[in-house]
Amino acid sequence: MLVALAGGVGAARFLRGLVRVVPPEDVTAIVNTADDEVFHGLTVCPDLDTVTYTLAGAEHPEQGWGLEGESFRTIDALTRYGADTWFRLGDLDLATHLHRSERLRAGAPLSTVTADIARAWGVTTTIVPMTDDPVSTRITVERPDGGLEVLRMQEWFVRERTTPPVVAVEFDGAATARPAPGVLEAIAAADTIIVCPSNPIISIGPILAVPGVRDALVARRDRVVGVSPIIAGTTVKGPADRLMGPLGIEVSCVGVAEVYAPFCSTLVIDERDAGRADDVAATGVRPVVAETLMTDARVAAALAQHALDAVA
Ligand code: FO1
Repeated sequence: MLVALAGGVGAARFLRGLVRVVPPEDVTAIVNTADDEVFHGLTVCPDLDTVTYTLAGAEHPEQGWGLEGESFRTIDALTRYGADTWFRLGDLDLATHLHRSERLRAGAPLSTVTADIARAWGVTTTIVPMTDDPVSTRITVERPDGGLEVLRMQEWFVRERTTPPVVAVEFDGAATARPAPGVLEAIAAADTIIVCPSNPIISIGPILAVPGVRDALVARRDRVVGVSPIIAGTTVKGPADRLMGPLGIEVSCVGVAEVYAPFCSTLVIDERDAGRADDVAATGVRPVVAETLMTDARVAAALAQHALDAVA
């Protein structure tokens, strides 16, 4: 059995490769929920949906999030009523949010609803939210006048396009959150635990912040392998570089290794970073060099195989 800690698009593309080299039902993906947000009264769980849609082969191919062939008539119609529509919920995607929100309102835990949604999409991989409790990323930014403001993740990421400089990141609710059913058990029982190529701060960070998860990983350190989301000092997709630098972490595979070192024995770094392998090793993490730019599912599958072999 394999466990994968997962955020959004990078993780989803990696998982699509992983389930080509191992039986999909042998994989448990533990997914970040601190990006979750309520829009128009509906609970939206971007990372859970991105992983589900991608494993179902239904994701929007260019965006990576949302559904293939999506339209936006409903969200555009909401502008008539003066609603905020900067977060673009697609017409088909809305069905997921309607269904999930109704189930949650009726008292079902997020983990149960997530499993049911995955089943409805024909996904046999186990997809588990990191917690059933509300956890929310808060990003403190500096405004041009020097004032500080606390933004929610989607406000900073989508509405403000990651422009405001970051001062601090917190995970509201994490201290009292409980791991979702099965999370700690899966980590304890896994042959291999993979930290997907996701944002170390706001995708993997919240999962680690759920009490018990980090300790469970530390106990399995020799079986934990990460994949660096940073290639040659930049992110492939997403804002990791806009977060790591201001938080005092080198924007490189070496910075990722430093963050992961307490619970991760091995890190897959990109071929373009082969020259940094000794610096990674100096953090106490064993470097393994591979092609990590997942241009298609075949490359993602080869990368997943490298990650598995690295701790075999
Ligand atoms: N990202 C955007 O850049 N703009 C959007 O309007 C947007 C809408 C959206 C709707 C549903 C969904 O599941 C994801 C969506 N995303 C959008 C992506 C989302 O912000 C990111 O995937 C994550 O939160 C970061 O992993």
